[in-house]
Amino acid sequence: MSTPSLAYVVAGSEATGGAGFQVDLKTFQQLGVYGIGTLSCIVAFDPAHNWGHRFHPVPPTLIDEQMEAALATHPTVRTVKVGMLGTPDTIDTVARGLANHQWDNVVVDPVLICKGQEPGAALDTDNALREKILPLATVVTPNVFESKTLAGMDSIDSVEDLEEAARKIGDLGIKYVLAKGGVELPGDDAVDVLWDGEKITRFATPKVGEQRVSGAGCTLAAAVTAELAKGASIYSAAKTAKDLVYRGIQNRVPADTPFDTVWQGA
Ligand code: PXL
Repeated sequence: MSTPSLAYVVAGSEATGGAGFQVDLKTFQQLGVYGIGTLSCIVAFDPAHNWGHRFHPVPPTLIDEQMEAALATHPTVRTVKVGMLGTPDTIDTVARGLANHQWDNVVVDPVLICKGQEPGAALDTDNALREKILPLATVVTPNVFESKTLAGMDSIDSVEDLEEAARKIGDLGIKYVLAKGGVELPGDDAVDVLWDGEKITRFATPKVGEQRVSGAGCTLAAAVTAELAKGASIYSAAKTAKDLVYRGIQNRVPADTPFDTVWQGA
């Protein structure tokens, strides 16, 4: 047995196991990577109110303490995934914590809004993410909605539109943009596009039904993170991640929430 590669995640807990931190650590483990983690917020869906998001940010001092513990224990970790942060304060704290460490790969899943948050708060959060977290990113993994927002486009209706968005997001100064089309764009395939500043690479798998599943985006970004931690290229990491998500959706776990959930162990 050799020592595993390390990957760190800063993300929110989603208690059902279908998204966020829980998905990130399961995905790391599945790909043979040792997971290290800091919680930025806690989301507890409300079964009595249409599974609305009850959202609780972790206080900044507690985020600081977790980051201090994690990075002092594993000073050699060079790869991090940033998931949902949730408020301008948590974003500020995480940005400062990340800036104190040396990274080779910073994968940012730009979770912009979470149902249940005030739109005003969401706009603040959106701006803080752009200003403080995106400049640290080496890879960003927006879904269609996040791509539209970050690229400042009115609509994304095709894979070509998604590619245009990826280029525009790259122009913000991010090395790699992996934009996720999912089942939302027309066509028989779920297509993700990778923009590396020079060329687009498409990653396509057949759509597995037309229903969305929970956790596909989190799993994809976490799998990219794990593969980069092992030293894979971004192209190989994106391919491995896409295949893992495809298998995980084919073998989805039924759930009483509105969406079934990805099985990372498939
Ligand atoms: O899928 C986005 C997401 C990420 N992180 C947390 C979440 C969600 C969606 O519910 O709760 C913690």
